[in-house]
Amino acid sequence: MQDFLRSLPKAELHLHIEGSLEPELMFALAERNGIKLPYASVDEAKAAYQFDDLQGFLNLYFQGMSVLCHEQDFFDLAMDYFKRASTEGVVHIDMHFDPQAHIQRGITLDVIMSGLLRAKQEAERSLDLSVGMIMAFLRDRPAEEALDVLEQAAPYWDQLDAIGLDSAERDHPPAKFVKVFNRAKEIGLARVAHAGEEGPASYILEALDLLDVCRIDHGIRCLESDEVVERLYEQQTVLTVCPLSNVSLKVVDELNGHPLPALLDKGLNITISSDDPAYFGGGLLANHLACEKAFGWDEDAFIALNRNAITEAFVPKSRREDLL
Ligand code: ES4
Ligand code: ZN
Repeated sequence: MQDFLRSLPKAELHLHIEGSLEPELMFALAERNGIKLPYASVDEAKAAYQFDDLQGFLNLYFQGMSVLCHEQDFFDLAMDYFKRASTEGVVHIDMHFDPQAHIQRGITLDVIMSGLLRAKQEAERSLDLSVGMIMAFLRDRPAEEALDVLEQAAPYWDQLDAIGLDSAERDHPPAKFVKVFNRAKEIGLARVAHAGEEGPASYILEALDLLDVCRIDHGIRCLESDEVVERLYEQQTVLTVCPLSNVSLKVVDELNGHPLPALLDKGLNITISSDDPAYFGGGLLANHLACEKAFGWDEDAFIALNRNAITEAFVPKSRREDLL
């Protein structure tokens, strides 16, 4: 099964590129940029990756990305993950990135975009791995700031596939970002949002109704509302479920009790992703292997999930036909 899962062409629709920063690269970039880390060693960093909740993780996530300063750093970050993913049989990644987290530290949007877009091109050329670009906004920061970044990104609009909404969910409902998402729609960008990870099922409805998203990232708390499950079923809205992430952030107690089988039983449009692989115990292959162990899914189940993912991903049509 391990060989089958590795060789199965896989797509992930929910990956934060800053969350793919392995401690080894974090230390190398810290040294290159003269930045002091709060860890003495790679092992000490890894040992710190024990989280009580989403906020506990976000604190280390923002800390870790402080080593990213130059265009080359963003390129190295992304290529490091793309190469690893490619050896795991990943053929497409829709990549979230968090410009506000870098702009806040004095890094320009041009530095971020040039590094990431160069890595996307290189992956498409040398790894036969396609990459979708999702510019995500931090929901715990002001909506006006997000709108400003979206306008600043005008030179890059035609290279973006979508905008997203991430970071601390509780008390930051989708409604806060209506203006930003309306503007993205006007520009012609697709829209996705994290909802129903730590936040309530009602945030999923809000994201559908007010932000007109085509995809819900996580969404697992939909099971707390029959109305929300019904909506997701009727529209067949994609959910990007991240099993190892949910265990790491204690959204669920253990993988054996994860609602994935229940979500599939309801006929929902499910895909599997890794979210922040450097922090949550592995990439897309590790997430597949963990699901096989916990749920005993057979080969056909994984084939179906990845056909779904490839169908729904931000992939050019001609490539989609090749991949399916
Ligand atoms: C995230 Cl797991 C998760 N949830 C919300 N925002 C995020 N940003 C990076 N990882
Ligand atoms: Zn996420």
